Amino acid sequence: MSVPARAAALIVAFLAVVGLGVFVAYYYIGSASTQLPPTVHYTASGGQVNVVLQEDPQNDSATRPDWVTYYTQDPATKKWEHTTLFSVPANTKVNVTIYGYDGCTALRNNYFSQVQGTLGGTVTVQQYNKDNKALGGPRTESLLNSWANCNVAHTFAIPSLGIYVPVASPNANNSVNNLCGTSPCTPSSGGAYAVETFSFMSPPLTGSYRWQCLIPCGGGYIDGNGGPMQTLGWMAGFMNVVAS
Ligand SMILES: [Cu+2]
Repeated sequence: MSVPARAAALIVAFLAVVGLGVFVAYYYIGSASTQLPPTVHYTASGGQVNVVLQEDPQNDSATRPDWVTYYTQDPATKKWEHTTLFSVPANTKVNVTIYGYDGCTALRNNYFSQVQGTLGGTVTVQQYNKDNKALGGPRTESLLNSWANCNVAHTFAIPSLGIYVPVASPNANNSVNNLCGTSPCTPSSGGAYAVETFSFMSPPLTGSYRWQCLIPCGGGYIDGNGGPMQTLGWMAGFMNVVAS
């Protein structure tokens, strides 16, 4: 083969390999990772920031309507965004409110029934029935036993910050046939729910801190750990800590 022919063959082979690499990057990796859910931004007032989440037995997506999920409330519009990405300022007291609309599922490792990493090491829980009526008073607890009394639906855990919070479900009596059926749920939408509040300090270092649920709540997937459990915007997310 002549030198120009060999050079041409080499260039064609090189372009074929580069083209294959670009195709794999865009088709298999790029297409999935560019579809991130939106980020809800929380700004501090008086050195504190209020994050509001809910977890539901279903959702309003077109593709996976039966997956359990979290929603995050936009503080400006009060609209519930189908996302688990939110930002808070660094070194700030973060007050979290979680509306628990989903029924209970047990933790696999009941160690995470212990509240860890919150200010005071506690959470405060209040139950409401489907008519939006408070059942008893709020209780402040350091443990919500997920292996008893249908206490816990999901968890809110930021492992890198040592934060592990079991999230209360409507209790057994309260949830029988009484769960919210249309998401995002609201106190007036007719489902029983639990409201849980707790606080923690955001870290001084800015960055993305992964958070997730530790209950194997991906029904229909191997060990309950697929589907919503491994998808951003559902049972896994990021708390972005930004400069305060
Ligand atoms: Cu979960």
